[in-house]
Amino acid sequence: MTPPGPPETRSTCAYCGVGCGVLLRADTAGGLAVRGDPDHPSNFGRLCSKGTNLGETVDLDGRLTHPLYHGTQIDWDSALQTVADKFSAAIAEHGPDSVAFYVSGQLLTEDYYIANKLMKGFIGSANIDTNSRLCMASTVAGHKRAFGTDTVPGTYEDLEQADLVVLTGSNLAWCHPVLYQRIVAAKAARPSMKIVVIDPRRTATCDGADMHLPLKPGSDVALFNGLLAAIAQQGARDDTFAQHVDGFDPALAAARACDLGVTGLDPALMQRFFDLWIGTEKVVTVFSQGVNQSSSGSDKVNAILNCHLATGRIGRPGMGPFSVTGQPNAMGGREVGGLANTLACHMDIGNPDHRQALRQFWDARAMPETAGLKAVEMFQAVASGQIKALWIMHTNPAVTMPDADAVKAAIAGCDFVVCSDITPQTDTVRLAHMLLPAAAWGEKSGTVTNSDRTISRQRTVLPAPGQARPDWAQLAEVGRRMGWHAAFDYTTPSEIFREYAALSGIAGGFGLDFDISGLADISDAAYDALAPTRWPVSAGRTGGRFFGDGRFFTPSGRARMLALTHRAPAARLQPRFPLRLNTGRIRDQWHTMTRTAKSPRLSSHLAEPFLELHPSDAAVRGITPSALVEVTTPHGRAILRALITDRVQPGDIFAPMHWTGENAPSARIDTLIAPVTDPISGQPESKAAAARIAPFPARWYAFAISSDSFTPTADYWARARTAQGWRAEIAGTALPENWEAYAATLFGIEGGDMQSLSDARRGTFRAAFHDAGRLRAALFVSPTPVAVMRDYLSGLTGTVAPLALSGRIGADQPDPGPTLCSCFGVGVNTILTAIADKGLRSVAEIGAALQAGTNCGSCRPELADLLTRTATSREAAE
Ligand SMILES: Nc1nc2c(c(=O)[nH]1)N[C@H]1C(S)=C(S)[C@@H](COP(=O)(O)OP(=O)(O)OC[C@H]3O[C@@H](n4cnc5c(=O)[nH]c(N)nc54)[C@H](O)[C@@H]3O)O[C@H]1N2
Ligand SMILES: Nc1nc2c(c(=O)[nH]1)N[C@H]1C(S)=C(S)[C@@H](COP(=O)(O)OP(=O)(O)OC[C@H]3O[C@@H](n4cnc5c(=O)[nH]c(N)nc54)[C@H](O)[C@@H]3O)O[C@H]1N2
Ligand code: SF4
Ligand SMILES: [Mo]
Repeated sequence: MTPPGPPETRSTCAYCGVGCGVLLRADTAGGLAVRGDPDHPSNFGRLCSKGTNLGETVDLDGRLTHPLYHGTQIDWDSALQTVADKFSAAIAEHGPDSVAFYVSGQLLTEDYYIANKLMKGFIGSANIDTNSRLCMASTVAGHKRAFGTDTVPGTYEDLEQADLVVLTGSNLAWCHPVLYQRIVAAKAARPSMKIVVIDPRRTATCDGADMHLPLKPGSDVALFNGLLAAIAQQGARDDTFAQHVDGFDPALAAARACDLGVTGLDPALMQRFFDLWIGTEKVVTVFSQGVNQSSSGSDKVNAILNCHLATGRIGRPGMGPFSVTGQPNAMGGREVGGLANTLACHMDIGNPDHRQALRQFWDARAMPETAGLKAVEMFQAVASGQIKALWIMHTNPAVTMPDADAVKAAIAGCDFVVCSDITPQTDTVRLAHMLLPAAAWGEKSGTVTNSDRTISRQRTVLPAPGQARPDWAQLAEVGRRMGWHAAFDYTTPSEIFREYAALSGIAGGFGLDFDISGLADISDAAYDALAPTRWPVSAGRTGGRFFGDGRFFTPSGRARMLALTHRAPAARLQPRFPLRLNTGRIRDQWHTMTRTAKSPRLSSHLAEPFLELHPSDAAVRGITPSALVEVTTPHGRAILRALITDRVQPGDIFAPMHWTGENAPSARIDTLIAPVTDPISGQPESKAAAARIAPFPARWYAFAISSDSFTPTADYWARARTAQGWRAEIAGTALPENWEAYAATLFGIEGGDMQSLSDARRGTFRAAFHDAGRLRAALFVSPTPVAVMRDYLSGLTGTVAPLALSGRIGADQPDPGPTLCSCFGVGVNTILTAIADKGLRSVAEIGAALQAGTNCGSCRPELADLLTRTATSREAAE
């Protein structure tokens, strides 16, 4: 039902590659109401916690609103002229390969198209790469090797129509929650449907699964080789489809030679998986970063594709390999040729006919003939001085690139760095010479392509603050100022889109699949109104699936199966570094947190960086629950909170990638990761470092809350937003001389009304600052991890709270515990108590009793896990 008020604007969520439709309504106070678009084919009205809370992230606090040069505000005219001059000067003196763009799968297609056109067509270098190199490059390489094109064959409906959904290297419940909810709903309606998860960790995604294969990190090629051998052995090869596929025999020979022992899986469990997969025709194999982010990532992708090609289970309803994309426009970036080794519209940089066609279409000055620098190489070239001018747009490489400290140093040492961002407060932006303020999500207009090839519109609902401008407008203006006026003479994103659609028709003429030429004449009004549309859109066809007809895009027209051998992760475990460090995402934060960390609701789920480690690994090292752990690799060191859990295997540890110099400087995970890449795709191995851990020798721990923002100084700290202000965890190895002085400095409060309590024998100290009777800030210090009710205390700032120093709710009120449902702020203890007292038996019953899980549903896997655990402990007690 449409809520009363002015009309809503249809748009697309800012975050993941599911590409959910949203209905937005801005209020006059800068607020934004968000609900799921019931008519969008990605989500049919559903949203996850991140989409639901978009409204909490669009405030203007901390926004970059004016161009800054060396920290000083300048006007756009001077800023863009300086950028154009610096790039032109570098090119004149050192050639086109002395400059580079590092861009992002979060750019809109129109932004991306212009960036690529400027670099490849006019600057004449292929030195444009994107954070998709860290994300989708192995899939791109795998698709091209097998299909001759980078194309996702299926559609989201396949995930619902399948009888078996295999999720490998994908924590779908947290990272593509709406797709996960669609699968769970399909399974609820048709319980015979099966879900299998292949992941070294037992993730939230496993909670709704029928089978979990906790393989050894990096052993996917062996597992899928085992499946291929079993397919052959059971006579499950599709003999008719075989005429469309080359390479079966060598692929099978290599598969048979593979040692399945490296997976570490129970052979009987593996056989059950093989039998289930082979016995279920309608099978979709979903894969994501556990597959891509590996030094054998491309081979992992092809090992999966081999099995689907051998059985002909591709491009038909309910079956196929399915790469789910991470960023909202990872697909659009691949389509416009945003990677250093591709050209626009799936054209090929190594193909002279393609280059010539593009040159003609663009009236391009110069076209590179070979691939440019891939992300890791690009920052190495920045470090060596080869790159003299670098433009970083919509990405934060000082945090998210492997060997992040080296990347940080490279950027800091570069002659000229431009950053287009929405905030001046990121680890990368702080290193740039020129900051260009970008219009953010909600303030700009264009298109994005989601995981199933559906192109959707993002539309403007909010005014851009100050002088912020869309990314495409910044690029086009620099193109004009570098002398290419006609080529970059755009005034609206619709003009760019039309040109792009027309270009895709030329690609279609070469027989390529990315053809949206049916949209080449789209009017401005039709572009504004464009409904979600799955490509291709050409005279010949619209939407649908690929490859079911056996037509592939290789020179022979046949698909290619590859002979693959298992390769262990590049970093070998050794006595000094005996543990396998895996990294990834959490439910409620997006990457480097520049937007999601603004939301108190999203920040309440997991408010601090952590390290998952197995109880046995903790015990031998004397690491206790909630202690701090020091993680060391040959590349760096981090300090994280211990989360001791059997969700990880002995010998494996896991840490989230999100925290940065802005909110937890000792928890920048990519400082630990080696810049090792897959030899085919150039994608870094972000999930398999060799590490050691030890207790961090903290002499004191503290928990702090304040109405105002504060930045601790200590060996370890991590801060997060709360509804009323901020909270932080702090720890140190050296004791401050005077705790009262420390507290006053921490919060920047001089004098004022301070209550304090200290117990010299126990080594504890507590202080609370009040202002006109209301709590302004409080600090709780202890020689051991601080035991106070954090979520409860976080709600006290700004209120009359005379008893705050107790750190606990009064005896008459229960402790709700850490927040699990961020939509309704329901804590774990509240849920556990209700399960016990009211005998709740299902997620639906929890929802009925407490509302938890009834809005976005992102916490439902965790609710299911609580139910399972309480049921198990009940059974054990009985
Ligand atoms: N909440 C949230 N959602 C997001 C994002 C976010 O930042 N936050 N980011 C978006 C982006 S850009 C991306 S790319 C996607 C990523 O989505 P996912 O790929 O689902 O997320 P990750 O947590 O990076 O990794 C997935 C899983 O791979 C497992 N894994 C590690 N090594 C191996 C291995 O060798 N084999 C197998 N089979 N599994 C392994 C990890 O244990 C982890 O659970 O998420 C998107 N969605
Ligand atoms: N260890 C480890 N490292 C990883 C990964 C991992 O799993 N483990 N995953 C990798 C993957 S898959 C990915 S996708 C990357 C993501 O890594 P990044 O792309 O580096 O991370 P983000 O935080 O998304 O950075 C986006 C930046 O764009 C800014 N921004 C927001 N809106 C706009 C806008 O409209 N215009 C402009 N110009 N800027 C804007 C934000 O403030 C922010 O600074 O991280 C990779 N790094
Ligand atoms: S699943 Fe969540 S984050 Fe992804 S597009 Fe949908 S609402 Fe946004
Ligand atoms: Mo990603």
